[in-house]
Amino acid sequence: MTMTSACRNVDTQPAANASARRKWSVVEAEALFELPFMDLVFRAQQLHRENFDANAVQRSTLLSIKTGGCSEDCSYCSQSARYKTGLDRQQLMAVAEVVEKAREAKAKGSSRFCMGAAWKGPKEREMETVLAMVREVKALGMETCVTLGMLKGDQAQQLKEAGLDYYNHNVDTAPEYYDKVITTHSLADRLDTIDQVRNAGINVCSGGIVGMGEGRSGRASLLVQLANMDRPPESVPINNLVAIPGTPLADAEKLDPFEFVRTIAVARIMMPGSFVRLSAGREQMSDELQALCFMAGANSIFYGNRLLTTDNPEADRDETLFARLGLRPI
Ligand code: SAM
Ligand code: DTB
Ligand code: SF4
Repeated sequence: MTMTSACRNVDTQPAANASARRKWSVVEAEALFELPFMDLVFRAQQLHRENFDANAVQRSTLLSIKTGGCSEDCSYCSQSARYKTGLDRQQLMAVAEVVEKAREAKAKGSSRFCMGAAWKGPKEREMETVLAMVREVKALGMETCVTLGMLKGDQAQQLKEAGLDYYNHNVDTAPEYYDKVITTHSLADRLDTIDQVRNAGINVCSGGIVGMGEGRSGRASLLVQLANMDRPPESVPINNLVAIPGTPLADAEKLDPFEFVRTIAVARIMMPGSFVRLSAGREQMSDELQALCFMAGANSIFYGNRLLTTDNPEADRDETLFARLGLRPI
């Protein structure tokens, strides 16, 4: 097999174990982004096949268990109390209602149930309710995931003991771009929670959003930040910004779809052993674009017609797409 010199010049080989794993520089990540599209997707697909079944895609269902009214100012978010997004606020759901939704998700073929709350972080009383949700969803035989904002004290340990499999906490964007997007908490705060989750023995789900005006070097830097963690996250959601009217990013320029595919491919190359999740923004993507993302190494999606506050493809559309592509759920 022959490769172009551009392709050969970029070292994409994963090291055998985490401690010996190579660290990436932003320049190296940018060089991957700059490869000819076909070379980049080929390298990503090759590493994907070395590490995963390329025809299998994991599916998680999301549920917003507490919606809107959030104290934080994340510029992309429909749920910040600071922006007039017209969102109906909802207080923390009852445990039984959440478990019913999880049961429905399992019946539709979802393997993981992810519960999201619009909090800076959970208070003690709220934690009790969330812990009960985790216990009961786990008892259905599903994997559990929550995203509750920043954790403190022994909250991560409590979640572990309740049976939590994954905690989603995104670094969201490049370190250099962070305070252009969020000012009410810092990236250091986020990293601290990720450390707590890791130390409690919970799988880390952490990724970010692209299409916020960060530029290619911002996207490269976001991925470097994730790939260079002591242990890269087990699950890496790559969200394409869903522009929400009323937020500061309502009119952000849309990312070239091929640049989105490139981001997936670079994530796959830099984190060959992680699940790369094709996350927010799928509703706005054609089936063909999604297929390119799977080809570039995405192997996980959110499944079910709703993300947190915005639409996601109907399960039927995904079933049809999986059948057309010969993809199997994990
Ligand atoms: N409040 C918690 C937090 O911020 O970690 C959990 C919920 S928050 C909505 C979860 C993630 O959703 C964010 O970190 C962000 O990456 C993603 N997200 C939120 N709004 C989005 C949007 N409009 N488009 C794309 N991704 C978005
Ligand atoms: C993640 O990275 N993406 C999901 C999940 N983690 C919680 C959330 C996407 C939210 C998209 C906008 C919305 O529906 O409000
Ligand atoms: Fe709140 Fe999370 Fe939205 Fe930020 S992303 S405003 S912390 S719900």
